[in-house]
Amino acid sequence: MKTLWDHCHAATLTGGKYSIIEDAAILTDGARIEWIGPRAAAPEIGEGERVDLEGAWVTPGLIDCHTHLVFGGDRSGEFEERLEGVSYAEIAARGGGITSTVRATREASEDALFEAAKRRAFGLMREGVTALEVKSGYGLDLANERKMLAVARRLGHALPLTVRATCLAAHALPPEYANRADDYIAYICDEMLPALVEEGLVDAVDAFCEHIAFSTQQVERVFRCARDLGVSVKLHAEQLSSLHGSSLAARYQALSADHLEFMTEADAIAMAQSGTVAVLLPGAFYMLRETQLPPIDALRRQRVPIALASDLNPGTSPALSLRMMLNMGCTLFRLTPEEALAGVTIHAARALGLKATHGSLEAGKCADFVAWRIERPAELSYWLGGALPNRVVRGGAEIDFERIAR
Ligand code: DI6
Ligand code: FE
Repeated sequence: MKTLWDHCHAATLTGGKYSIIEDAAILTDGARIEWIGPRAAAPEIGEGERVDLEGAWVTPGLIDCHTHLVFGGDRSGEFEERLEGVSYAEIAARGGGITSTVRATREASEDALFEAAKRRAFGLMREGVTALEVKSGYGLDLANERKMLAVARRLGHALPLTVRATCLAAHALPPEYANRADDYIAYICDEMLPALVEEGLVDAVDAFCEHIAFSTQQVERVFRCARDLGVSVKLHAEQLSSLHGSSLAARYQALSADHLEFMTEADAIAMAQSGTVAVLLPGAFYMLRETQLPPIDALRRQRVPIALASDLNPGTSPALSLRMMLNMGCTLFRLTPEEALAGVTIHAARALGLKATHGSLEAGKCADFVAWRIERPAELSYWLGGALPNRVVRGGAEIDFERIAR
């Protein structure tokens, strides 16, 4: 069935950058975009439907390419303690931090995790997110990593939302492997990843490369295993120190390297050569009150595609809004609103291995887009949170949020 989404302006993001068509129309055929261009040149639709978008600005559906959306419990108590001066390290040393979320996630049933994750996903969707990534990494054993990834798959089936599932078993050392990090890495490579990939639960493999997590040697073992299994990799790198994980990621043609506050120009050159996306996470930067900015100028100079994401997680980025990240990417990292928009559309699609089908408005791609009642696209980065009036179209059909909330 054909639909002409008429009377709009379009920020298309074609060619990997911000570009616009004023007085535009979009023709969809089922779940695909068949044509987009100036209204005056719109094709005849015959029996098809015409929808008047009343001068709205249309962007591609937003893509949150780095989330830890599935988890048990929350850490608001730790947040209060940190505000009173207790350090993250002290909290971690007495079994708080990531370990407390691991405990809560292991205790939670799959259904309970699903319901909580669905509420968070729904909030993101309302503000225009049509695709997102979900990482595991709070299970840290085969049964519980499987449970998390199964929840990610269920979200994709239950909601009008594209979900990519990333196995982050190498996130932290589970308590039962204390002081045996190499043994845990062997368990990931010999047992967990082969089983989870075989079960079809893994779209990509991620790890946390940091002195408080895993070394570059340990990460490389995980990457080699992923390569042998035919799965793409990505990496949490250079968040707190410079280990050159991003260069390692580039050597393995990673889809993305994420955080990157401490990356160097040499890392940026390596990422540019491999086409690895730099995913910036202003929510974690803000929550941890970091002061070291990611090297935006080096990324621009080397033409590394820059994505922005929520890093939604209970510890370092309890960010329930991707649009808020647009503002924070601009105010904290000095991105332009145009770069920020590219960061949650075309570059985010690439960071998830979806660039052939998602992230821009062009013929042949999925008909996932948002019609915003705004005067200028920069408003998406300008307004600090809040619900901007919009209509969200996924797979060529407008989402009825009242109905799916029931
Ligand atoms: N980096 C982060 O910011 C989160 N994970 C990671 O590898 C933190 C996750 C948490 O504190 O629960
Ligand atoms: Fe993260």
